[in-house]
Amino acid sequence: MAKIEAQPFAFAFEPETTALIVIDMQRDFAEPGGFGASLGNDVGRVVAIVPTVKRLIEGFRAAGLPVIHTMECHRPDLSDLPPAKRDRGNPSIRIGDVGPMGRVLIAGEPGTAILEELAPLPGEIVIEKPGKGAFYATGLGEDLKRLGARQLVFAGVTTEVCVQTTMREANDRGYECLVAEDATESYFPEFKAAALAMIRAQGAIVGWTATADQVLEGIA
Ligand code: C5J
Repeated sequence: MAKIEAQPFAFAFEPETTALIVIDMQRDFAEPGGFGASLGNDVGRVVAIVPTVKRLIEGFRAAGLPVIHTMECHRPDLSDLPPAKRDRGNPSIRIGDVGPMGRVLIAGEPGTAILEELAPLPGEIVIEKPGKGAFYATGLGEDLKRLGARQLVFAGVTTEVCVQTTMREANDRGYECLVAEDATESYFPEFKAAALAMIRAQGAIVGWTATADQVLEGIA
């Protein structure tokens, strides 16, 4: 078994059964005028991790390991958007409304796209997910089975919402999970810190945390 130096203790993995999942690094969460900004959030926090996420993606590609991207988005007819989600909060524009980057969080719209710097390569798996967790109502479980994945490394946003939810879903499905601390971000620093602490508490109850450099050293 190979190892990544991690908290609360070293993360053991087999390179051939390890994949990177990059959660929701979309324009709508990172750019002014997008959904994240419409909720009053400082999107600069998300922009700041882009170079680190990019290094991690490039490290996995260089090691020949799978990179999977997710996008939070809905069908144009909103049939996969429950009113409970659409009506939540007090954003200046709601999911499905027309904003400066097209319809907010709708598949195929400019604002829904993954940031250009982190764009998937042809052949990489892109999961369009209507929920917070990437397993809900998607083919991710089947894709991971097909790849023979057993260990998952996570990056992306936001730490306490879609990243943590997906890690918990993965944990219940038997995957060993690690999140790269400096390749994930929240609009709220205290929520990020709390989410990372929760993940690695009680002997890695949800999973492990490590820096992107520690992950890259481990997979090199
Ligand atoms: C949110 C996400 N926070 N990707 N989405 O609505 O975490």
